Amino acid sequence: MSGDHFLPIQEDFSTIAIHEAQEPEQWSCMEVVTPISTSTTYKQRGPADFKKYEYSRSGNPTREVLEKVIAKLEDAKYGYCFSSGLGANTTLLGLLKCGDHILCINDVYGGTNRLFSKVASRFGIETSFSEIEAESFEKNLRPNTKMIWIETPTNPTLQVCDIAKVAEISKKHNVILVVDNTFLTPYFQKPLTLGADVVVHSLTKYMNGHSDVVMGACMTNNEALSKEIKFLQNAMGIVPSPFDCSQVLRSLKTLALRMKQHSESSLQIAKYLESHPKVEGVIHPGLPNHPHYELTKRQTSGHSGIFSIYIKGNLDSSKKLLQSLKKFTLAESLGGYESLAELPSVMTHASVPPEQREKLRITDNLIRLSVGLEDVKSLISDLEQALKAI
Ligand code: P1T
Repeated sequence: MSGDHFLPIQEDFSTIAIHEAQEPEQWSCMEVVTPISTSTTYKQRGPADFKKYEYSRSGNPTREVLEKVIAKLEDAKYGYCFSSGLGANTTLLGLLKCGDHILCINDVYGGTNRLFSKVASRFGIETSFSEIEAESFEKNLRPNTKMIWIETPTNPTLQVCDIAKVAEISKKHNVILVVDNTFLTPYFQKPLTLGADVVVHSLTKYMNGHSDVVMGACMTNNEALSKEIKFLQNAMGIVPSPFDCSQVLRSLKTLALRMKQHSESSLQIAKYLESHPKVEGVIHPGLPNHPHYELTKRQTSGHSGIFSIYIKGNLDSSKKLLQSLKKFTLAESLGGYESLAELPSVMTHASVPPEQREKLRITDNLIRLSVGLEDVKSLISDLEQALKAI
């Protein structure tokens, strides 16, 4: 055991989120808040002779500020935004070609699984799935593997993958390692510092945190990859609107405060549920009984507001519980200020083939909670009354 210490929280995280690339002097009216630049096109002095921007898909001042901030928060040199998390994933598929193979962690967001298995496959890009242990990645590499894709903690069973170990393997075999950092954000985890080549995010979740923007991003320190991603961002065109970029820029300013509260509240609620007679098990990486607790402490600064529970019961019990909740809203998504609850087997992970779901224990009594920023006591009473109802 390595004691009860997680990695330290970055001291200047909020200062970066609030000030990075946001000097008022860069704007004509010295705006303190980054202006929303809505123009889709920019006047040229002569043909192909333009100041900085040419067309808003290729570059936009509001988006560029956001890209600089998210890059800096991930300790990356380069950052790019897309119109959704899956849009970021789709763009990264553009790094591959027909005949290439992706080795993906087996417990991955259902939409990512569907994108790889049902869409990339149409273009001749194969995907196979690996167990969470680093050794399993090495064992399952193929001669044509070009990308390893992991999510950690995983969605929805909250398993934790050893990023540094997988990075060692990916480097040895010259394979691009992509880590989806949506669940923790750079406030709690920095995959690039652990050896990942690219980090992807659904900014829709904690990074925006107000459930009013769908957006994605990827960040890297690799110059060659960065050039390719920038090219693909423009060539594939999956870009966000300047208005949405402004919303996310605003939200990032409170990311640290929000993550701290999500973390404290989720741990408190997880501890309460652990001893509830109607709960069979709680999967929360911040609890000492989590199978990857030691690894969690080694590679993160804490855990966010998302965790899952197995209730004692079946599909009907899960439905009853979810329909009885009053403060937790029954809805997909996570990471917002409001608490959400969902049933992955029929909602977020319904597109995962049933045999794969069974193997991963994404069963009808597995409920995923996203603990928001409401008062913890009211959330606990809500769970208490809903559990009574089953
Ligand atoms: O929804 P979108 O912004 O396209 O992001 C996709 C995505 C990518 N990665 C992870 C880890 C995710 O959880 C998601 C989206 N997830 C949900 C909508 C959900 O409820 O799990």
